[in-house]
Amino acid sequence: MTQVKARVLSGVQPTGNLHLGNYLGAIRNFVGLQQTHDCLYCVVDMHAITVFQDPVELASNTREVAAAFIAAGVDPKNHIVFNQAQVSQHAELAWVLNCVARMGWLNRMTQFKEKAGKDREKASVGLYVYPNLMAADILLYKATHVPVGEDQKQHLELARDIAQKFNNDFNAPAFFPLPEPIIQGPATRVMSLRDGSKKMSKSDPSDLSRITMTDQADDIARKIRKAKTDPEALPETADDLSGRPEAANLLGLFAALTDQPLSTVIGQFAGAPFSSLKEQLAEVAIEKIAPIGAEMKRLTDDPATIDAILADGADRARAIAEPIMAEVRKRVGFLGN
Ligand code: AQP
Repeated sequence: MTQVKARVLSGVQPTGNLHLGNYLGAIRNFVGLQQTHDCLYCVVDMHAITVFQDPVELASNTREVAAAFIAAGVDPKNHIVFNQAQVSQHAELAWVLNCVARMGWLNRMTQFKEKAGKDREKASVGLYVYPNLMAADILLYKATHVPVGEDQKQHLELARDIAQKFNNDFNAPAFFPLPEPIIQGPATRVMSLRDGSKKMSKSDPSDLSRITMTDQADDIARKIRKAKTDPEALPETADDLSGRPEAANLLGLFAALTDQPLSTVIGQFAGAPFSSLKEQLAEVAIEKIAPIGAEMKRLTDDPATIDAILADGADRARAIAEPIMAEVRKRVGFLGN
């Protein structure tokens, strides 16, 4: 049996408008984990097409997400950066897991309910089985840890259930490790700048709702200036944040961007007007995000180099995935190995 090591896998969809939530909730955490784990960071282009993507934009968004990983500090030489579609074992394992997962489990997934909305009949079948593909992404490498934002917690729990059921069904105790989510930091759920009750999201129609990783300094400052607030001064204690989602979001962003505990930041701004928080938040956001955006631009201006990094990463990912997939085929009873 393939030896199980502490291995990290995570993915980001190339669906455009990569934003501060993706960065603080996921990508930033990818960087630190490189010290302690073997890491695979995947641009999940197959997940992206569960909602129609323009093919030309999909290719350029795939390069952009890879550039964001690298610009943020992921090292594609010592770790692995690749796009999912280049490693066909993802799709192959996803099929097997489609046959392991139960309809009842998928019916509970809140992301499908949110994304499919009222017109569920018109959602793609891919959107429904999205969590099974995500389980395949993780289990294909026997990954043990998965850094994600809070919104992915339910999918991770499902991946554990699927791993457990596969192990039971095929009499293979501990064949797939049960992956642990890593949901850490003060910004695991960054909210929209226009509505503190909604997650900051790539698909929000309002550009003012999010800071994207490629926003210029002026845009970052403008969006923070226009961010929704409430009429009160900033709170004195964490308890006073309840019912004040916009204050909680902006203070949480400041804490995340300055690497301070939320309690320290609450103390720093206690009783101050929103305007003073906004002014300082804009400064730190520009300081942290603008250089990453500039480096992303430099990298995406040279698509051939990014494509070579992704191809090399895919080769190395395949080398890990194929022996695990071969064991899966054997255990399931497929001839031909
Ligand atoms: N608002 C957020 N706060 C913290 N983390 C977030 N993530 C996404 N939004 C936030 C985390 O970013 C990683 C990559 O997400 P994804 O691109 O795979 O999928 P998503 O969750 O569908 O991204 P969006 O931006 O929310 O897109 P739409 O608009 O399509 O819904 C994941 O680890 C995720 O948790």
